[in-house]
This record gives sequence, C-alpha cells and structure tokens, in this order.
Amino acid sequence: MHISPVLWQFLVKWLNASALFPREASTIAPYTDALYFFLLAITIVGVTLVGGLVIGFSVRYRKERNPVATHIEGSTLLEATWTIIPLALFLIVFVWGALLYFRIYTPPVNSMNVYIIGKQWMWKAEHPGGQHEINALHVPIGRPVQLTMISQDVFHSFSIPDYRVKREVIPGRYSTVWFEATDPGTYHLFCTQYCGTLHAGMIGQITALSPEDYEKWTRESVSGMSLAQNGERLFNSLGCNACHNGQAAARGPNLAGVYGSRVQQADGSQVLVNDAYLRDTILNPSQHVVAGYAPIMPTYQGQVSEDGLIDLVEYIKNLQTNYRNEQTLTTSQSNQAATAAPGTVKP
Ligand code: HEC
Ligand SMILES: [Cu+2]
Repeated sequence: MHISPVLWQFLVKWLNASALFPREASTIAPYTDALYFFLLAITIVGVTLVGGLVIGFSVRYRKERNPVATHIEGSTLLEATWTIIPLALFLIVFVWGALLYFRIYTPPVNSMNVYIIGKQWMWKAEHPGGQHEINALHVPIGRPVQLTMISQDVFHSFSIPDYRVKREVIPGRYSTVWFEATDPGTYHLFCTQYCGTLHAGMIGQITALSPEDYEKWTRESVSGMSLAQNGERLFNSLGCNACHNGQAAARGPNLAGVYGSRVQQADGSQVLVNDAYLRDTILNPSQHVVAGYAPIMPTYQGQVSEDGLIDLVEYIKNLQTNYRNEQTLTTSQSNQAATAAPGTVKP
C-alpha cells in the first residue's frame, strides 16, 4: 500500500498529538505501524463493503418489493472473486507479517547487550559494565540494544509501547528482544502480563540518551565491579575453577572462546553455545555432557541466583584464550579470599 509521505506525516502527527497512539521512537516502530494501518484499512473497507451490501440488499429485496422468492443457481465468477481477493489480501498480510517478524526477532550482530531480570514486582536492569538500575533503563539512541531477559518468579512481559517492543519474560529461560531508539527522551515501560497483586505497579522508565550523554551516564553510574568481574569471583568461590582451569589435564573443558562456538556433545549432537546453553549447563550439567568428558560436573541448582547466573554467563562469554592468566591477575588484585578457594590453581 502506498501512502504519500505528506499524508503519512500528517497521520502520524495527528495520532501522536491526539494521544490515541504511542509515539514512534524506535527504528522498528514505523514498520510495525505500517502493517497495523494496512490491517486497519482493509478491515474498514471490508466492514463497509459487507455492511453496505447487507443494508442495500435488505432494502432492495424486501418482502413488499419481492413477495415471491427467486431461485438463484449461483455464479462461479462471483464466488471466485470473493475467494481470490481475500486470499490475496491474507497472503500479502502473511508475507508482510513474516518479513516483519524476522526483522523484529533477529538482533543485529553489533547490538549491545543488557540483562533484565523481572520479579514480583520490579524490573532490574544489569549492564555489562556493572551499572544496575531498578524500574529504569538507560539506552543510547542510534545503536541496537539487545535485552536478555529472565524472570525470577512468575511470567512477566516486558513492553515499551513507544518502541513497539513486547516480549514474555519467563522463569527458567532467557528470552531476548532488541530495539534501536531514535529519539532522546523518556518512555514508559510496562509489565503486560498479569503477575499478581502489584502487577499494575510493575512499571518503569526508559531513558534514551544521545551517545555522548549515554557515555557520561555509563561513567557516572558504575557501582562496584562489572558483571564479568562478579562472575569471575563466583567462578572461583563456587569452585568452578577446580575443574575449569584451562589446562589440558583439567577435569572440565576449557571455557575460553567457547561462547558462540559449536560444541560436540556426548550423545553425538552439536550445540551452539549461547547464553541459554551456558545457564543450562550450570543448572543441569547432566543434560549437556560435552564429548570426551565424564559427567562429573555437579549441578548448581538452587545455589546461584539469577543475578549470579548472569554474572557467570557474562564471565564465560568474555573468556578469551589463556584466561587463566587474566583470571588470576585480576582476581589477586580484587579478591584475595576467592583465589584462596580450595582447588584454585596458582600460576
Ligand atoms: C567437578 C568438576 C567440575 C566443576 C566443579 C564444574 N564443572 Fe563445569 N564441567 C565439568 C565437566 C567434566 C564438563 C564436561 C562434561 C559435561 O558437560 O558435563 C563441564 C562442562 C561445563 C560447561 C560446558 C562447556 C562446554 O564446552 O560446552 C560449562 C559452561 C561449565 N562446565 C561451567 C561450569 C561452571 C560455571 C561451574 C561452577 C559454577 C562449573 N562448570 C563447575 C566439570 C566441572
Ligand atoms: Cu510482571
């Protein structure tokens, strides 16, 4: 469907000004709205057409004018028309919707990642640099942002209407969503899945900043260590490094550079190592046994919080080659106690 740009601008301005419609503040929003308006338009045309015919026919063929019913055999042409036109419309909507779906569900490779934890009744945001926010999220404009989200208790749903973003936040599984903000400003964040008494209070504010302001915010809001540093601490204090020390003779596989690779499993399958896989191996190691290793890794179910799991995931994600050196270096500076955990391999 082609709408003249002027008309489009007018329509968008009018809808925004009359507050009937959320602002379009992400790159995806105009695409979602185009499909939405298309659906709205064909619905209006359909309703008008069918409604008009119903009223027109009931006036024209009313009892006074046609006392005797006429026998009608049917018309192939007519039936073909009212089958083919709706079919074509539905197919257009299907293809258009599918293309949009892929666009919405495929985050660009260069997107920055922020973790979101939903719980009754608040949103926690954790930036890799160690900035923590509650019921708030700061993002830069002009840059794709991917959210990796999980719930600590019940089902929630993360929604930013102005960005046309909405995704279920589920206990026990990471879900992701991405967007690219286009205009600086503040926007509503809602939980759109009824999640208990204070569900209506599970709201927050998205603040979109220019890249410079975002840099400034990032620097000023660092509290404590980065997620990866926290993860490293946990990695040592939970004793992970007893088996994963990066050495050839280690009991567990080397975790450096494993993120993003395909790992051969003992059952013959190959698995892509992503956030979900890492989280799952820590909680259910027996379900993902790496080929060539004995299933000796203990489960950490109930021992690590979702925050802790995110820290561990972020740590393993960032492990590059010869991580043992980096690990002992940064750890010996920041955390003496953890390095002294049993089984730690000293350089
Ligand atoms: C007792 C030794 C041991 C401990 C302790 C241990 N692991 Fe493991 N880990 C293993 C072994 C062996 C494997 C390979 C077999 C398997 O997947 O079960 C493994 C596999 C993994 C994998 C999958 C690696 C891959 O290449 O797919 C990850 C990730 C992992 N461990 C992380 C951790 C974390 C995080 C901890 C601490 C919370 C931990 N491990 C504690 C022995 C251990
Ligand atoms: Cu909720």
